[in-house]
Amino acid sequence: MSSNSMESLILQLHEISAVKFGNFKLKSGISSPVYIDLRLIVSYPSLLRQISKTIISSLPSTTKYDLVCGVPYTALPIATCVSVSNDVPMLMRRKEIKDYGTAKAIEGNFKKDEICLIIEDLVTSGASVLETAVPLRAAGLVVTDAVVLIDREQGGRENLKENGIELHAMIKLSEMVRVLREKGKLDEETERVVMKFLEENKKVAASNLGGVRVRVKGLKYEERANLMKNETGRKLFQVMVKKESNLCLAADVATAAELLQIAEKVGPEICLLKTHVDILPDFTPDFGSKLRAIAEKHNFLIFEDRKFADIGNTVTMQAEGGIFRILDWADIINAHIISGPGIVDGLKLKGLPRGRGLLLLAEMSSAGNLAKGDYTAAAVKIAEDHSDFVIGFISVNPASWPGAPVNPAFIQATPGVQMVKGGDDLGQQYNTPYSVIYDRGSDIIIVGRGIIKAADPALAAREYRLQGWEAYLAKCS
Ligand code: 5BU
Repeated sequence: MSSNSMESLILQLHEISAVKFGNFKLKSGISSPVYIDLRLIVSYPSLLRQISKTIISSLPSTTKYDLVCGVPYTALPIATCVSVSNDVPMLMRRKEIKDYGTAKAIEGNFKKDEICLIIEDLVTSGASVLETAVPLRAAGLVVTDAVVLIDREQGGRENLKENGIELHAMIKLSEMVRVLREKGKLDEETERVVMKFLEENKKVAASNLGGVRVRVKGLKYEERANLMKNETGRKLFQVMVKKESNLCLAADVATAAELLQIAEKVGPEICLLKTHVDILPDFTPDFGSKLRAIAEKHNFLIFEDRKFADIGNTVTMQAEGGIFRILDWADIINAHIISGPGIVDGLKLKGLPRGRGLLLLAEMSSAGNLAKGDYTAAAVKIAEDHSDFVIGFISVNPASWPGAPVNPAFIQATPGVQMVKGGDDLGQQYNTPYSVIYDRGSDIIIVGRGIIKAADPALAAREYRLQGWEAYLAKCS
């Protein structure tokens, strides 16, 4: 792109107030001296035409692609114009799909191994480009490049590079500031403040337009393993580090036979496999030893999501006995705290001598659930009082708990995870791996239908593992 056309675009974006300078309170609560909102460009057809033409010319001539796909929603009109004016077919990614893997995540015609160029309006951390790349890749397309109208220069390029995507920016925010200063649209003081802000926020990441979130550096899993009192909890952290995986598979399949099959297939990708043993019609007493053999082979732990809820004396019998004999084979179990701390004492009685660990349900993923506020705080208190046995929590938003971050010895595991935000028809609510680990402060993503209903569960599990791990690394850096 010539510097003249770049300058002209920058001036026009400034003219329509798509880029504003001042003091803006962003969603995260942070004050930013610059605010960008490109949703406005649909009101200026000639500008949109100009953007669509020049965005392609900012790609090196060696960049190859067969198709384009815009990141929903703001980049959709840009991608449409690029498609029409360059005669390149377009794909659309659905942002809300109810059942990832069975419903179509990608609309449009394509062949396996065709190359798809991602088009985005604004990149901060690169998270939303990744959210589009993952379903494209899962559908068999190749994604190697993304092109963006404005790069906020806050780590997106590096994050995408680590995921095999080269970012090409039509305009870098620092260039934009320089041009506007040269053209007399900014005074020297504003330029200084904005450049200082950009410098200081180089590495922060946010998935929302204009959102900037400063993070406290996260402790590494290996450091946290040393803080954990319970040996199974410690082992879980160690497995996560060894396998570079914070993925737990919710193996909610129809039969025990199927469960063992999927455990074998997905085993290499996961740190934890979660069961609901009471849904298996073909359960036999040797189920536990068979699953443990697979767990040993692929080095993952087993978590029976039994959600004990009764008084201490009853749960002791439920965990140890009955048909399922859960304590014989599950490394980790979980419990509601509705009945009070006696439930932990009860489960600990038989569980701790066998080296098992307990997760407390501090929050739930389903709409309208009652586990919040004082209830969540009570779970934290009970966990602190039993930290020899309790290894952490089932949680959804631990970063927002009062007093967060909670004692880093505890593991946070979060259900309700899919590649795209959304839900099912029965109240389940989904967040993305990145948002769960990075924004919400969790440690483990629990994924069920996102993997088991995918055309290729092992491949889907791999994508979830990579996303979860990437978000963890970003949190630590
Ligand atoms: P899904 O297919 O990814 O929606 O499966 C989620 C799994 O996590 C499923 O086994 C639930 O029983 C489990 N779950 C949950 O979804 N939400 C919660 O709050 C808790 C468990 Br606790």
